[in-house]
Amino acid sequence: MNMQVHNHFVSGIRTRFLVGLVVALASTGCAGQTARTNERDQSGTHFTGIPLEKPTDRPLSAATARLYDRWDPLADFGNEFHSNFKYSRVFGIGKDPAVSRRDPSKIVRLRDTYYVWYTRRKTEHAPVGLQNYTDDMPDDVPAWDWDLADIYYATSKDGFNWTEQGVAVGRNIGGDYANRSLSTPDILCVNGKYYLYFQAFTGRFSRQRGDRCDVSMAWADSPDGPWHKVNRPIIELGGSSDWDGGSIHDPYPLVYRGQIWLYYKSDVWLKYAGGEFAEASAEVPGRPRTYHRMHGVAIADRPEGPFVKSPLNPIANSGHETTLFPYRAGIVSLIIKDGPEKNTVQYAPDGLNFEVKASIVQPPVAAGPFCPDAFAGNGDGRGITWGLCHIVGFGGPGFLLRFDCDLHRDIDRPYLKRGTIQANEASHFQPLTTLPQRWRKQAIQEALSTKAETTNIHLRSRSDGVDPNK
Ligand code: AAL
Repeated sequence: MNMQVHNHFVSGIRTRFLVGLVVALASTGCAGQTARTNERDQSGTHFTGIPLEKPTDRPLSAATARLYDRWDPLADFGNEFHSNFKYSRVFGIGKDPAVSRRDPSKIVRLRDTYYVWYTRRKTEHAPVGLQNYTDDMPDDVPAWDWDLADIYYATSKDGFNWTEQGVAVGRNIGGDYANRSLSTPDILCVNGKYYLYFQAFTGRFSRQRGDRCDVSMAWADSPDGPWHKVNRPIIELGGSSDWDGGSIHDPYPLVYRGQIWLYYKSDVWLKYAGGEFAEASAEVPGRPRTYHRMHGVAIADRPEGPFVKSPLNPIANSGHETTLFPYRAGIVSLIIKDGPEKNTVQYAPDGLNFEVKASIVQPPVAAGPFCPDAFAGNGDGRGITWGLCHIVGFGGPGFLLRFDCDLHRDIDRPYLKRGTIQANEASHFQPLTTLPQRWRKQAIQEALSTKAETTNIHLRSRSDGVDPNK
């Protein structure tokens, strides 16, 4: 991009930004975040050689054609579904050596108070991991970070400083249902009442059962409770040959088209042709099975169900924890971690048929956004700018943190719409991306023993009277 166009482009952005800023300062007084003026910038700003209209006077490569047909001639700059994500530590429910907090719900605001629900475990022993969890393990030893947990809640006035209020829904003491752990809650607010959907684990974990559990529900007249458990499954597991026969996880209700749409995740287990389950790794016999994650949706007229699974399920071929919100007349989904479409923002104009709309870097994990119109069902979703998420699986207890983004139609946070996120030293050498010693030794062996050498051919060009393509 030559400097003259670059300066014009930047001045265009700056002008628009400054206009926005004046508007914002005039209207709200807060810096950097401006009310989005109009959805499409009319200044004609464009990338050099990439006109805003698709050229028809020259051949286009597949990638350039895709820029027009699939994306936007302004690339991420013009893509309302693209955002960077920035993180903040939170107080009150953040990092804590003695307590695990994870899988935050969507955030609800009632008058001036924000509410969030999450999985909380406080155990004497650290989780041992399912592959080490034997039948003779004492009952008070957790198999996983979300074992021996309950649903707690916290409140805040500003989204950064939180106060843990205590247990919202606790596991049953004894009895034959939901007596081992409750985890991964999400909230629904309809008919003046509040409904929490969560994973209910009955009985000890076992390698055989893996992470299998029910999704159950509790309701209350106030976000502060008391909560009344229905003590039965709300969404049934699929049959053993169904995509969602392995688990029903991460229940995520929204109100859409006048009904309750409860999105969920399932661990889809890998099977050999003969039908037996594929083990996760030959190295550690007995490790939980190999699986892939996908999402589905079940729809009901009333919070207590019956929930009817969509015949189109699975409606996402990738992803892990569920994070969705109403947007325009459709639904946006953040697809993270697993599968061919991991780390993408997807949009379904009908809530069912999702298409990839943007690729994103280091998205929030198990994000629970503040989404005021999550239950409005008005077919005019405005989007999100922040929420809570978690960091888990690095040895210590899981903890909550805040994410900020710009996936909102009315709020303009230009600083989150551009710029490249690249991994720093710490990110490269975090546990999951550092090459283990034993693979390093193997790589050295491969380097020493390989016969491969770099090919250095004699390039014979047309001037030698030779057609190089023959
Ligand atoms: C999370 C969620 C579910 C799983 C476990 C706790 O990432 O997908 O909640 O059961 O991990």
